[in-house]
Amino acid sequence: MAYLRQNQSTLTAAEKKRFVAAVLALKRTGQYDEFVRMHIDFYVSDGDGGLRVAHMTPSFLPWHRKFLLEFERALQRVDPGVSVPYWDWTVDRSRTGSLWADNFLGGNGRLSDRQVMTGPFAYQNGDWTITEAVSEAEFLTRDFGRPRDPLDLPTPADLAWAMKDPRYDAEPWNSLTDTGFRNKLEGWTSGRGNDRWRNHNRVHRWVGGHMLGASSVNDPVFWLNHSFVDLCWSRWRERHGDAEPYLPARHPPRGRPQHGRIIAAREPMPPWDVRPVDLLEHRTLYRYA
Ligand code: CU1
Ligand code: CU1
Repeated sequence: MAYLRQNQSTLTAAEKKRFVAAVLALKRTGQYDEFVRMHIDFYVSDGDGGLRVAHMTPSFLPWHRKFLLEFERALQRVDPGVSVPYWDWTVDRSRTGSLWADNFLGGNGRLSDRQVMTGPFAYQNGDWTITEAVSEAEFLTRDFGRPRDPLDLPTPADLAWAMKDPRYDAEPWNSLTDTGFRNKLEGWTSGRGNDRWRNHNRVHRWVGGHMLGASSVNDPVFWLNHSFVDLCWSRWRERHGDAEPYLPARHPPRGRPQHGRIIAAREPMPPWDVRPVDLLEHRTLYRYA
């Protein structure tokens, strides 16, 4: 039977406790940091050479779907009743909402060094030391809304703009792609200032601190953001049932700039060797409540 992924705002105190306990258990055994490391290792951008499988690329959505499933399986080996909740950031926009309470993800970073001081993932509470990162801080950092250069969470209109695009993705299949659902949801734009980041990317920017870079998995809110991104992909498919569910269908030919750099629908994605087409149907595994 398929299990449910729930809206984080509807979780009971007991459900939050079980989710947090399972996350902390994976941290203790080192498995959590293996997920952080994998995400860092797959952080390849347009400007780098080689295959881009996780970001700035058509397989952004299936790669993160599989990444979440692997994490969820690890959680469920600790506690079979746990799944990854989602954060609908078009609705739950408060900096002091229940998402950031002491019994769930903890709050914002403090002013001096952005260090998270409350909740289960605060360094000072002893269970959450950062080991896999691109900076040296051992403590988790956040900087809600980037006060020095303020930006807001994505709005319902921002998300609607992505959801209404009937095409999955388009040339040049990277962060410069300005049509297609994938990049409108992933959120790279050529805009300036506050317009530069949309949807998924904007959420990473808004939380700030560790969420900004390759080691964003260090902040457990990473999973709740990506659970919602995955929900949006699922709803997009329901809404555009006649559209090609994944593009490109075929690999760009030799000589084209994206040859060897992206994943076509029936090509295996490292590190799991699963194909995007194999990840389109999730409802036998999990559903969204
Ligand atoms: Cu990612
Ligand atoms: Cu992300």
